Amino acid sequence: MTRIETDSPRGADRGCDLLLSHGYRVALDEHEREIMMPYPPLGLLYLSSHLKADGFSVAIHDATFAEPGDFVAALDEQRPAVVGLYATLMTRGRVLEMIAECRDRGIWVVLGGPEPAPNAERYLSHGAHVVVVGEGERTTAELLRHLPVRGLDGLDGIDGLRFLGADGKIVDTPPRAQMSDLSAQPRPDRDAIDLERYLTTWRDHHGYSSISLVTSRGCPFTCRWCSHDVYGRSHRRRSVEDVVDEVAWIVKRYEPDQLWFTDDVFTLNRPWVSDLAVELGRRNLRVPFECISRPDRIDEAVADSLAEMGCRRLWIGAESGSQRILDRMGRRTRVEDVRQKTRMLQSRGIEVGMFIMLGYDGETVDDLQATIDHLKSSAPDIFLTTVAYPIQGTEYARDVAEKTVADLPWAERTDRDLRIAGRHSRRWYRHATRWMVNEVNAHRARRDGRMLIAFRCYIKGRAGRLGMTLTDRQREEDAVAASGRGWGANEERARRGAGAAGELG
Ligand code: B12
Ligand code: SF4
Repeated sequence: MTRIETDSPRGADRGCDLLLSHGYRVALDEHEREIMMPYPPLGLLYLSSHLKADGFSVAIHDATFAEPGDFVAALDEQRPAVVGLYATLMTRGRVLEMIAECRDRGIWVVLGGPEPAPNAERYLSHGAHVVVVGEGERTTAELLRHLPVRGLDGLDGIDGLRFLGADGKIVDTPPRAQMSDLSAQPRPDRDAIDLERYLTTWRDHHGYSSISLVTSRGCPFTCRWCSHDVYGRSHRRRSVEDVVDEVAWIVKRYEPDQLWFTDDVFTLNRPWVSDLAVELGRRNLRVPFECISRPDRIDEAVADSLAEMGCRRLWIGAESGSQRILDRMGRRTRVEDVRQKTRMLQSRGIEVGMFIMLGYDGETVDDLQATIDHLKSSAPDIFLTTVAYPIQGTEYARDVAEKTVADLPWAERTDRDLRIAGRHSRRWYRHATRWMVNEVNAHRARRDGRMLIAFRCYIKGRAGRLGMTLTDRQREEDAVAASGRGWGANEERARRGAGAAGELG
């Protein structure tokens, strides 16, 4: 393995070329601790294997199950020339602390993932040296050759970066061309982390284990609230053979009870899905799995292939039962199509999970009622609710920018803490969620002849509806002083827990 011999901020004391880490810690968040469905950060694992194949010495500090102090210990043990941190909107606070811990030790700090690019100026002014925009493998390789030798000088010659120029103004270099052949990439470096810990956590909490893998990069669709900062609207897919090889390797190495394909839209390419089913069948691989897709990318043939491959549950971003709201979201799906495809999948023994979003711009109580009706008639096996929040860099964030209120400094909040002036209060949405979940569960229990449960859900649903009436005049921006931080862990737990099929909200 070649090592880059240069003057780093640490000079001769330097250990590895790169230490990769992230700010996510499962034990930090009460809700996460309760649902305990951890998956490792695949992006970092891809970076690690690519860079190792390129000759760099790379270590990963996987923060998921670690204590915050463990990162500093890893820095002192590994003595990296460069630290690369993956950040999402939820990990901002922790990543800022990690940046400071690196800077204290004179280490170069590079950021990547969906959150840093649209917030680059702020991360850079909080101490990060460089933000990588988009796909990270090749850009990071160039940075590892450059930073320890030339520092910030001449960074404008590297594509796919945002950094602060000598005048303190942000510099954007040209976009990095995406890798054309994803199948040529080495598999994610799962051996660099303690993957067994993920599996045992799954088994302890759910009685089965699950491993994630990804077969494509990017989504060409146009949902206005969805972050496209990493892959834009492109879409590239690995070859069927490459994916099946990885499935076979995972099964042999880890023996998981199920897989999770983390693709944005797993069935985007219908012939590919059919080929995948054939190849998995030919190699006698039938592992239960979950994935996400859209109704317009499912037809009879796709549903047959999914069933043949062992799909246990398919998640659909149903979002709303109001066509008007779906259109405002730029979803490009039809309410009726969601219903039809749900039946199509369920008739083949595949469970359907739905993501529902409340509180999108312009939504009324009639739209919420339409969503309740939609959930009753579609009858998904499970649905999860969330209240819309403006992820920075998205069209939705731009749409509501003038109404967006931040009551905490940037470094102390996440995008989920932002408030939309004029929208109903958070308390109102808690009542609305309670109404929705219990109306649907009452309907389901009546249908199944569980009349006592139906009655209890009915009462809770009416209580939620009454709560909406009583808090109707409250607006989101009014409650700032009263409630402090935004959507806290407890609120999220209540919504998610209540959303599960058969549970009572
Ligand atoms: C799987 C997934 C999850 C999983 C597991 C997360 C995990 N540990 O992997 C679960 C279900 C837990 C999850 C939860 C959430 N998620 Co999520 N998730 C995803 C999803 C669908 C796939 C991630 C993935 O595996 N990508 C494949 C890899 C290969 O791509 P990548 O991670 O982007 O990595 C590349 C680059 O980013 C870059 N890179 C990555 N790291 C680094 C580091 C350095 C130093 C550099 C230079 C480059 C670099 O190079 C990599 C390879 O090219 C993404 C969407 C997506 N397409 O990425 C959303 C996504 C990351 N999630 C998102 C959100 C909003 C959430 C939630 C907040 C949702 C919610 N309401 O609860 C929670 C937050 C959880 C938390 N507490 O942090 C947003 C984040 C938006 C943002 N700006 O931060 C995304 C982008 C979805 C979207 N399009 O809006 N999520
Ligand atoms: S929500 Fe799903 S379908 Fe819509 S743009 Fe995002 S990844 Fe694509």
